[in-house]
Amino acid sequence: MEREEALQIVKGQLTEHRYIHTLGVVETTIGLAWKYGADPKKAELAAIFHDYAKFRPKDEMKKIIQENGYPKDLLEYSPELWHAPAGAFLAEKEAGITDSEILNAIRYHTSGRPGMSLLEKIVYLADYIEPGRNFPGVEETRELAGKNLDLALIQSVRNTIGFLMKKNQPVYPDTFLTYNDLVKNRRIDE
Ligand code: DGI
Ligand code: FE
Ligand code: FE
Repeated sequence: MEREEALQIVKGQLTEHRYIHTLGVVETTIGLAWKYGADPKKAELAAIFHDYAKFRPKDEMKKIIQENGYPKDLLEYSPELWHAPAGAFLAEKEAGITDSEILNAIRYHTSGRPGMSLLEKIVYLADYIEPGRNFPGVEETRELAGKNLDLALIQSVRNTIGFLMKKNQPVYPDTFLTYNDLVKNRRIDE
C-alpha cells in the first residue's frame, strides 16, 4: 500500500491531534530506518498504522484480545495498552496489511517485548521522540537516538516505567521484560 492511501485510511480513524502525532512518528521512523538500516517502506507503513485503533471502544478492543489469542493478562492492565494489539489485528483485517514485521511493529509499539526486531525498536522509539512530544527528558533521548538505538530505547522504556510508577500505576510485565532484555543484551562496548 502506498503512503497516500494509507494516510487517508488512518486519518479517518483519528482526531486531528493524533493524526499530526502520527505524521511526526512517520517522519521520525523513516529517519531512524535510514540511519539503522531497516526497510524504510515497511517502517513508513508501520508508523502510519501504529495508532490505528487508538479511538476504538474499549469493549471492541477487549473482544479482539479475548478472541484472537492475545495474552489475556493485557486485560488486567491499563486499557492504554490495548490499542497496540487491537491495531495490528484491525490493520490486517480492515486495511489488508499482511506483512508480519509491520504488524508486529504495530502490536508491540506500546509495551515492547523481549527480543524486539529492529523495526519494532524503531517504531517504539519514534513514537516516544517524534517532534510533537515535549515531556521532560525527551530532548536527551532524541540526541541519543542519533547515536545509539538501544541506549535511546532503554532510556525511553525506563522513563515510561518511571512515569507509571510515579503515578502509582501498574506496569505491564512485558514492559519490565523489555527493559531487562535491552539492558542485558546491548553491546557493552557502546
Ligand atoms: O499511543 P501513544 O499515546 O502515542 O503512545 P503509546 O502507545 O506508547 O501509549 C502510551 C500510554 O500507554 C501511556 O498513557 C502509558 C501507557 N503505558 C505504556 N506502557 C505501559 C502503559 N500502561 C501500563 N499500565 N503499563 C505499561 O507497561
Ligand atoms: Fe500508541
Ligand atoms: Fe503513538
